[in-house]
Amino acid sequence: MKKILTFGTFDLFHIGHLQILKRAKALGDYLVVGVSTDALNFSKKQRNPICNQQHRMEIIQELKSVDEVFYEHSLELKRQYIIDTKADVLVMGDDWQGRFDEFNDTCEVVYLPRTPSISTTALIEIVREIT
Ligand code: C2G
Repeated sequence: MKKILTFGTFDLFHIGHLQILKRAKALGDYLVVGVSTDALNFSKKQRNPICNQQHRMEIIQELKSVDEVFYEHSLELKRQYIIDTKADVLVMGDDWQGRFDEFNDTCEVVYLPRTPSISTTALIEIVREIT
C-alpha cells in the first residue's frame, strides 16, 4: 500500500484545496493529511485562521479522498510526521517548491501545481470588498 502525506491549513475550504487532495490521493492508495493548528498558523502568519482547527479538520476528514488526519503542530516536526505516518510520498503545492527537498532521503517529495486563480487570501479580499 502506497501512503501519501500532505499538509495544509485548508482555511475557507475551496476548490484548490479539494483538487490537491484528490491529486495527492491519485498518487497512491492511502492519504494522510496534517491539518495545521491555529497556533502554528498564528506563528506563521500573525493571524488566526477564519475557521478554527476543529472545524477545518472535520471538513478534511469527511472527504472521500482522505483516509486519516492529524494536527500539524510545528513545521519543524515534518521529518517526524513522515516517519510516524510511514509515508512513501510527501505531496505539497508548488508554492512550497524546493522547501521540503531535504526529506528526499526518507520519502519521495512531489510538488503539484497549484490550482490557478483561487486562494484563501483572495476569498478574504473578495468578502472584504463586498462588505
Ligand atoms: N493549494 C493549491 N491551489 C490553490 C491553493 C492552495 O493547490 N489555489 C494547495 C497548497 O499548495 C497546499 C494546500 O493546498 O499544498 C493547502 O494550502 P494552504 O491551506 O494554504 O496550506 P498552507 O497554509 O500553505 O500550509 O506544513 C505546511 C503547511 O501546513 C501548509
